[in-house]
Amino acid sequence: MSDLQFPDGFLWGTATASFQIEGGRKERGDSIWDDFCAWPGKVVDGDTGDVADDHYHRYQQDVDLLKAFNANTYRFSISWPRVLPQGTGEVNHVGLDFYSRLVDALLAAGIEPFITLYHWDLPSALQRLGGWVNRDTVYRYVDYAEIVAKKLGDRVRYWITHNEPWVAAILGHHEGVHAPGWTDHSLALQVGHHLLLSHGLAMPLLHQLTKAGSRLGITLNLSQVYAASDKTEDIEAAKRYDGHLNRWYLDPVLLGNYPQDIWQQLGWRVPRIAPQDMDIIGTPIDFLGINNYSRAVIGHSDEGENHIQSIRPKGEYTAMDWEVYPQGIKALLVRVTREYGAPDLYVTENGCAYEDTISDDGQVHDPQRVDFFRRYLKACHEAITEGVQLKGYLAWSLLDNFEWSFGYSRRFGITYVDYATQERIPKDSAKFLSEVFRSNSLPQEA
Ligand code: IFM
Repeated sequence: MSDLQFPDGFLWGTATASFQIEGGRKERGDSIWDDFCAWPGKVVDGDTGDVADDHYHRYQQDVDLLKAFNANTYRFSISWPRVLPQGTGEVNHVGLDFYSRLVDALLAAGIEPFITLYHWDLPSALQRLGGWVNRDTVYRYVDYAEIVAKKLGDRVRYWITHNEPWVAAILGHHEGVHAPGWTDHSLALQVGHHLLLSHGLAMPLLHQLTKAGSRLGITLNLSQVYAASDKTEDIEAAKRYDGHLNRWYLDPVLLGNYPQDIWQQLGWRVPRIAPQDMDIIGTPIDFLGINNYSRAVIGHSDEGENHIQSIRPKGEYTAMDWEVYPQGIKALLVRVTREYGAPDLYVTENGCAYEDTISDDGQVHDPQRVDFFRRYLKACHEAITEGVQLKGYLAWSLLDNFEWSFGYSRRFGITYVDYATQERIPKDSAKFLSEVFRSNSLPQEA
């Protein structure tokens, strides 16, 4: 069987986020995730981001890894409290220079930097003023984006305004399992609206301050939703779930409005919207980033707010208890393309956690992860064959890291990190992906 070739110019790399890998806590301001970690019982084993992978001090070693993996891009996020310890006002130039040095190191290694401006580490000082519930945070974000773009825009072409607004809004403000740990659905929806508004407001500014030919977008966490059966009530439940998880973010960004069916269902909980907000949110983007890990299977329930229940089908599951379902990423990419007018797409995250250990030979053998990547990449290739404008794929993650409320108990890296020594050991999956990245193709088993 011949190898599956990806399009010329395809971007291949890995993704990370500041709080999850950097450490260097003393060299930055506090974020809501520092506060959340200090809240007893919220993070497994009381883990914190104080040291993490110590990437702040070891970034050159990590860039060397990326180069050894033949990556031609690397997605990382900027820590807002490292740049502006109080969220606004005085800039920490040492912190900003760190990102400038990282960008230079990447470029010197032939790796295109792919920046995320916000991956959930809001400065604590802004949270004390209400955080993302307060509309003023939108304008503080735009100021912050301007500072970063002025510093790095001469060298960085790829910019993501926000990572996974659904997670920041709903897990952080409705379900209370992410920072800042609130449990109010209505406020969560207001947060979501403000995140999207800040995305739209930053777009023209980023275009103005970044190099010619720059590409700007936002990353959404999306999952293809399947009805538990062909009963009408299950199909309707799946449609509602899809509306809350996927369309509530896709429609504003790509069509400039919230989905009306979900708006009606939400009743009094809907966000307050000022005139012009939807036009701003709908400002055209150059690409949509998609983070995908699994699918959702949904049935009707007689109970609960939305009369929805998640079904756990028989199948393969990762250490996160997420189903391995490669067909889901293909269906999702095709669906977004068909329903939203074929925007350029990047898979900005895809990967899996397993219980990796160091073997007697000193290596980390992770056959399940290799199999996961092989099957998801095959599904991505099939989507391209069906006309999806997929321009790149970024594996989550370069390194094992701080997995939010799970602390360090879940390993998503293609590189194993020994947290006691900070030794990095590329796993077999890193070797597998290095060959995919080098050849721009996916080997087919005979
Ligand atoms: O670790 C996270 C990342 O920060 C955002 N997307 C999902 C990953 C795995 O849970």
